[in-house]
Amino acid sequence: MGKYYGYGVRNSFGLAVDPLTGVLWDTENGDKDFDEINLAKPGFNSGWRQLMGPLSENKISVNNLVRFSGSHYSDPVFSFAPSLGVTDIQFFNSTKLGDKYANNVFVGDINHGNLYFFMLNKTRTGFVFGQNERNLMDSVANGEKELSEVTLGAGFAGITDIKTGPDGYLYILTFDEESHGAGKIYRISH
Ligand SMILES: [Ca+2]
Ligand SMILES: [Ca+2]
Repeated sequence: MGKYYGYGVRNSFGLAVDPLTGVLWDTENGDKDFDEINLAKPGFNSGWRQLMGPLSENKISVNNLVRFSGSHYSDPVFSFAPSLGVTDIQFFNSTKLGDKYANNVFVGDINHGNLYFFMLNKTRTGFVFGQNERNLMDSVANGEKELSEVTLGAGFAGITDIKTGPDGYLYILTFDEESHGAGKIYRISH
């Protein structure tokens, strides 16, 4: 691997470091069928352009991938089907919105203008879902109904950036193509 940190990454518009583990995560835009949220450890092979989304949803085995010595393929932590243009990912590094949100994950998209929220598992390597969210336990949001279960906010023009502000609240930057690219900054408070 030498100078390469990772490869097989497609159209990534989001990078974030988990403040509790120091591990890098990314988001990736698929060509059509899947967008991804990934844990990107050193030597990460995300699998493009052999596949997007998990191996189980593609008729392909890990042996079909380009494999450099010292690399490892990992399935996405979570995928969106179909592709909807995921953008930024942010670990909300604040307790200002309550313990539920502290150090958990926000992700935005550009096509729907949705803000997604995920709670991390104890090892901070995946997401946890409730008893009434069994159709998310395959780690894929398949279609509108499952997408709505991970959607916390909607109606943004298109989210391009998410940050924890110096005041401890969540900030969202949007891009509005119909307003000639005029952006807005939103602050999410109580
Ligand atoms: Ca991938
Ligand atoms: Ca599913």
